[in-house]
Amino acid sequence: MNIGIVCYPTFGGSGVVATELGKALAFKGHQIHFISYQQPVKLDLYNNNLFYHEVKVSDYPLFDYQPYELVLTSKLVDVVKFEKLDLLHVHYAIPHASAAYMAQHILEKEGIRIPFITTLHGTDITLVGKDASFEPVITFAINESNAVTAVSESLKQDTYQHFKVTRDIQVIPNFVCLEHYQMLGNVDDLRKSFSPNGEHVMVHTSNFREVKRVQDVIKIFDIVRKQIPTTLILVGDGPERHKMEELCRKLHACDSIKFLGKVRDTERILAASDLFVLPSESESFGLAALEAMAAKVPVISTNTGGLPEVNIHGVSGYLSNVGDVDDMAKNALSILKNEASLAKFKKGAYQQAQQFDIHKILPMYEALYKSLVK
Ligand code: GMT
Repeated sequence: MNIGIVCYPTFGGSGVVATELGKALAFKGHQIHFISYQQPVKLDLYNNNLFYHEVKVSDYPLFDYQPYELVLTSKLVDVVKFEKLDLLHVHYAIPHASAAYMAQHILEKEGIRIPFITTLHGTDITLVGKDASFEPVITFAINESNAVTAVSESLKQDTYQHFKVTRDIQVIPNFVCLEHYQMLGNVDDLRKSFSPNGEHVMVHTSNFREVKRVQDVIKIFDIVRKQIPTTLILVGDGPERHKMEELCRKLHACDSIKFLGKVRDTERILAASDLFVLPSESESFGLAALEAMAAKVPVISTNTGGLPEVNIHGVSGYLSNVGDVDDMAKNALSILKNEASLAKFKKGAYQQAQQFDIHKILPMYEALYKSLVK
């Protein structure tokens, strides 16, 4: 099949899922055309079935706000026609779903049929999308998509709750490629650099936005390190970073905390760690938690949104109420308290990650594509 994938190119989970999906489909022989305003961070074009089409954003001085949705629409029309695409798959509803709808109708006038699938990822529904400034357009574009998927049951229910959506939404969960994690090789040197004196290694990766409650990561760590020698590795960057740095200083914890900044391949860092912490306010799925579990790292997380579908309480880690740092620290300590407990949770985390292996999830997308392409 000849498939166009529209996504954000940045480090966010939706862009990563879209990119990994496209790469896996290309490996299976489909021709995959990525359409975005920048080459997605995880996209390399070594496979001959992978293509990238850049949306050129106008810099005409009249516009205080550049009309990205319009240039994206024009690019979709162009790529569908020139590359003879069979299908568009847009990740993150805003503004990709309405751009795809418009492109579909422009092409219809020229006698070209192009179905489109919208995959809902999270904040497009739970934070940004339900805002009154977006809601009617998002409702319309979801209802008019030829198929809609959500990355968790929780996100599907949130969509029905916040939007006047009447159509079916299929849950296709996010995935990881476990083979990739099995091929990471030895991470002893990295582990040694994180933990020169044999400390436990706690890790968090995110875009450091408010919704991630990153200061709770540091608060949890501060309780844990007072009982068990531990270091904290923080991967990512974002608007909350300054507040995090301030908190590290206030708690006199800077010597035990390392900020690594944005990292393209987090797998080796995860594999060199003992415990992943995700205290988010809201999380439609929690891809970062699944990636940790794929690297055999148990997860301490909140019980919000889709997290209970990913992290199983008492098996792959523990769930707590949002903001309950004492409970999350207590759970962290109970996992780290001895080798046997850590080993049990590592095993549980990996077994749970197997439910989301790409080989189980990819066929769901392929079946959906086939049902739409006549
Ligand atoms: O978590 C983010 O801030 C990024 C965001 C995105 O859309 O790129 O992530 C959302 O999509 C991910 C992939 O489907 C999910 O794993 C995340 O849970 C979801 N984030 C939120 O719901 C806050």
